[in-house]
Amino acid sequence: MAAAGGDKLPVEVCKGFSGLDRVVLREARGSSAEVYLYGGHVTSWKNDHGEELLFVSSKAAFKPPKPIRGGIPICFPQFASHGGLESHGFARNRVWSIESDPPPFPTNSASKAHVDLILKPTEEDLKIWPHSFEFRLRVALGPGGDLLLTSRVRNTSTDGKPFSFTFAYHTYFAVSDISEVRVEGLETHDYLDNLQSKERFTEQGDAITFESEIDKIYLSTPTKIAILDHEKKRTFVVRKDGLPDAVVWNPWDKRAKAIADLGDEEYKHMLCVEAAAVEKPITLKPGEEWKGRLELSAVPSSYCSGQLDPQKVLQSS
Ligand code: TA6
Repeated sequence: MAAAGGDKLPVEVCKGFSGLDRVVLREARGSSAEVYLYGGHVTSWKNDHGEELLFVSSKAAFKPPKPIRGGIPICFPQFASHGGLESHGFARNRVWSIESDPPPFPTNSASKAHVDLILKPTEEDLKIWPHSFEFRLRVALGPGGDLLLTSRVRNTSTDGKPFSFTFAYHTYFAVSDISEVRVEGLETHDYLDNLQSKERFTEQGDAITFESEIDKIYLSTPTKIAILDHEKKRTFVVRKDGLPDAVVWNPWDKRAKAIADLGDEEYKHMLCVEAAAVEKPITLKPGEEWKGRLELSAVPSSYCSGQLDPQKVLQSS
């Protein structure tokens, strides 16, 4: 509920599309974010000018069991598809709960604009992935409008057995025109090319630019990646922790046409750069917890290309 006098609360729970529960986060300077309990899915992140920074398809269904096309789908307990589990796992099409009193975070954010979500497996989930877990997700807006996602997965099994999983924050960034975008920070790194039977290659020395379909898993990447949007004069800075890999995906024209919940031309205005743990699955023994953190900032492109120093980036913003 909104506060009396028109003041907006930092955290508001309301209904979104298809009557699904949605949490709106607002930071004092005007930035905002929206999270659907369906999927624990961030569907909006706006800067303090009200500009949308994430891409969500105009054809996104917002109808369970289909995952939402765009925003930040959570891929868990697997990235892509292996074995019997559905592609990108089931976390993105389960209804998460709000947790009012989660176990303390070692590095707690002071922001009031945050929400804590939790996902636990149902009896049905345990039939397809027989492991007890608690997945806690905190979504927070930093004072400068940064979007912070912290995932904590705990093995709560009592059978003494470890489990392994892969993971991705499948982030869809909104870009003005994909042909005008470059990604810095992944050059010279090895990648598995999904378009070439996952063969391993090494990226050349130049920043990545886009002129056709791309679906690559960059391995053991740096913790900072920059996405420069020349037309918008905006740079996204991705900082990640506990997530060694980075997936870069754009379906381009032909594949976009084959994706029912993506407009034919919408590929031009999206780019997925996904902080991930794919190559080496994470294994947790009973009682163990894993943490994976994503921090997104959007800064004016006075950002100095080629210098992935977040302090400089922030100072110049
Ligand atoms: O992250 C890249 C990817 O795994 C691609 O291979 C592509 O299929 C994409 O994700 C979208 O997957 P989805 O299941 O959401 O249609």
